Amino acid sequence: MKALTPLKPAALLVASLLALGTAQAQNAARQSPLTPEHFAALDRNNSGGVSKEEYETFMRESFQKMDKNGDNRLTPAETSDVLTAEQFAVVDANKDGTITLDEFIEHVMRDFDRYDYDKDGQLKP
Ligand SMILES: [Ca+2]
Ligand SMILES: [Ca+2]
Ligand SMILES: [Ca+2]
Repeated sequence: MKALTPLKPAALLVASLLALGTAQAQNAARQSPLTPEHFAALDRNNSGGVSKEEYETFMRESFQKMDKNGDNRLTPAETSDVLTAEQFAVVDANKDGTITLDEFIEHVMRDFDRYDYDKDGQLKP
């Protein structure tokens, strides 16, 4: 169990990002939903914005960390400390009870596009 400890922050970050995506956006002000903690983790090259590539890379790494048995599918058990049953169901697009990498990436990149209000391919603080 101890070995899993370093993975927690990334997992929690994913959970909060997915929570943003599944909560009905009340972003009337159109402000970035990302917190400074999100930016610190996502903006790898410190450019002041998070590119699609950075976002996708982070999400792919997070998927691999959550996929504890390495079968490229997330089960409710593997994500129980990250996703609520409701969030899991939203990401599991074909409702087969597992989240594939494709389902995961499609979901999170749709969120990215939604947050990218000015459509310049970058999320900014
Ligand atoms: Ca960047
Ligand atoms: Ca798995
Ligand atoms: Ca599925």
